[in-house]
Amino acid sequence: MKKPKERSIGIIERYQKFLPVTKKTLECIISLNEGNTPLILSEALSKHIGLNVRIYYKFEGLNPTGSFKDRGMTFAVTKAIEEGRKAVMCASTGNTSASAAAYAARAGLKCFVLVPEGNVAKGKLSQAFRHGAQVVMVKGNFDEALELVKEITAKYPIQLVNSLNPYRIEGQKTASFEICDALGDAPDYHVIPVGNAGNITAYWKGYKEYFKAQKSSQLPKMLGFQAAGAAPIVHGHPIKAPETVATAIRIGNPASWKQAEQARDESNGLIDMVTDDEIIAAYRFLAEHDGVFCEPASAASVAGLIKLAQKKYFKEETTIVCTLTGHGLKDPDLALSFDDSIVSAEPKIEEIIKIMDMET
Ligand code: AN7
Repeated sequence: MKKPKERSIGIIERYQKFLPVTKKTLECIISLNEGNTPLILSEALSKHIGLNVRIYYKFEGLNPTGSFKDRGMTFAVTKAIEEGRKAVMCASTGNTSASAAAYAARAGLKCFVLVPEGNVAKGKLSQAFRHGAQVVMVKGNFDEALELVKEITAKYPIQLVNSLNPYRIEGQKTASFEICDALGDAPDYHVIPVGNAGNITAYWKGYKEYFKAQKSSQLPKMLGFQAAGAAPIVHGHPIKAPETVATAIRIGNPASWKQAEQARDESNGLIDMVTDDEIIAAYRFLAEHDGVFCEPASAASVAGLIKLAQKKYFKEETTIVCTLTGHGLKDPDLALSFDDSIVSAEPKIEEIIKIMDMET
């Protein structure tokens, strides 16, 4: 038998040639085997939109803490260790805090997180608590929490691990590499939800770097989607009181605003918005017809794809990749908020058969 690797292999080791790593970085990697997520071919969605296109879901909900944040967090936390930091801090709509808490726990770092009180999905909060982070519920929104984190980390020796930290973007760009490696080239279109706008920035950086290294022969059009109640980039001004069912992207003043516009413009893409109804319809369609359970913010990308398909935006015989940023289990309250008929029964076969409506 081959001797097993003594370390977890994640995105830093796999893509070290494309990352700003030193010898020391490689010696202090904090990894949970993030990355290497599946690219799932959609069967139902292309039929549903009636187009001859290939649609793939890059299912980032299958990362160790259930979202794409792990790609950036492995690198941000590894660098914090490399630089001798003792603590990390972030503001979060939930997933960043879950990921920061997990990687900090593994690294033996203190972790502080500020989250908007009452607007974080239960799964994400459970993670932050169980991984031992100091969680503070801020009576305000994400944007206000991020401002506080910026001020605090500028004053105290605590590493900021929001996507303003360049290592977060560096780590997250590896998703583009994986897509190109899996498809043998870059897709024609890449659809992605936009909140704080770090991820669209990261994907575009990754695609450009792979193209430059001749690992791909083309660049995709970047198609970003915000929630209609939290669409500052679409409207061209910050939104003071963002509101959406997709709490992960309930953000009114994205940190990487300019970079997201750059990704849109350089790629000849677009940034548009989708309503909560469209998000929920896409969320349910994916779960009920493609067997893929993502969180509502992730479904914003699919809702956007459907919206563009209805406008005949896509060319036939093209390849579209849609990032599903987080797992559906993150938000159990929403998942169970629909009018499904809930049936209970005595543990008797006759009763169950009757409910199943089978002939006896
Ligand atoms: C599932 O956790 O901002 O545009 O604090 O959790 O890179 O911000 C989460 C964002 C999309 C938007 N989908 O990505 C946070 C946070 C999910 C997310 C986004 C987030 P960015």
